[in-house]
Amino acid sequence: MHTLTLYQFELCPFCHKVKAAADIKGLVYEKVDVNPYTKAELPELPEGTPRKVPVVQYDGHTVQDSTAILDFIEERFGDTTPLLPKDDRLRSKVREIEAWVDDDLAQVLPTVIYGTWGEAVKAAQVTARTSNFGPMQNLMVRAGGSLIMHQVAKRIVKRRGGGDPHAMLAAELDKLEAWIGEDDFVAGSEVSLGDAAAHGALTCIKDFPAHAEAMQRPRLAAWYSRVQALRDANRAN
Ligand SMILES: N[C@@H](CCC(=O)N[C@@H](CS)C(=O)NCC(=O)O)C(=O)O
Repeated sequence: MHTLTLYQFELCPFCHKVKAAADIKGLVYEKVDVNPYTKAELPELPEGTPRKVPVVQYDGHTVQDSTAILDFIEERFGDTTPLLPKDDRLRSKVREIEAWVDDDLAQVLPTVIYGTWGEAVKAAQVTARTSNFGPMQNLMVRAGGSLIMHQVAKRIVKRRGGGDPHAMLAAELDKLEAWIGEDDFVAGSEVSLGDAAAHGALTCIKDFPAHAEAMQRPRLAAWYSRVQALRDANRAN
């Protein structure tokens, strides 16, 4: 089997979606950390398309956007732990959950990892540690990164109508818990794209207090451990 190449930022929830799906399906992937300022490591992308991560290269194909990447992976490796349910109702539920991860969960997460100064400084340290920076840029990210990230978080909070970021996250997690219900996974007894997307996005904040807060919810914590166990068992990397 060929190796997928994943161009990523370590604190990007969309990149974590891809890693979760690849782990569950047992795919080998190689990470390339992209410098968020220059993005110099990105491969050539079609004119006019956003220079954003994640980008995946596989077997001569370059795919952008986490949702398109998960679909590409599913098309190529549909047989190994299929992630799209055959049942129409479940399939649309899974699609709805993936869209919620992109449009809501992944939008709220930066507000809890950069929302306070302490959080923003920590996030800047993680970015500096995991990005392809030279010594000078590394220093700049540590110093200036917190400021920028904090501003980004404030803008998202404003755009979403204001309020406490942790309360915003709690409201989103209520939705996820309702989707899980009494089941093992979001679409019942089988793991799906919805689990990969939501688990991946939450893994992005695993080193931050908001993750521990989320894990105070017994049903959510049990689901998270279940998906984590599957990732650990199937992971090829
Ligand atoms: N819809 C895209 C969103 C990707 C995205 O927003 N990536 C962010 C990092 S989390 C990015 O690359 N931002 C860089 C930029 O906007 O310049 C996906 O699902 O992949």
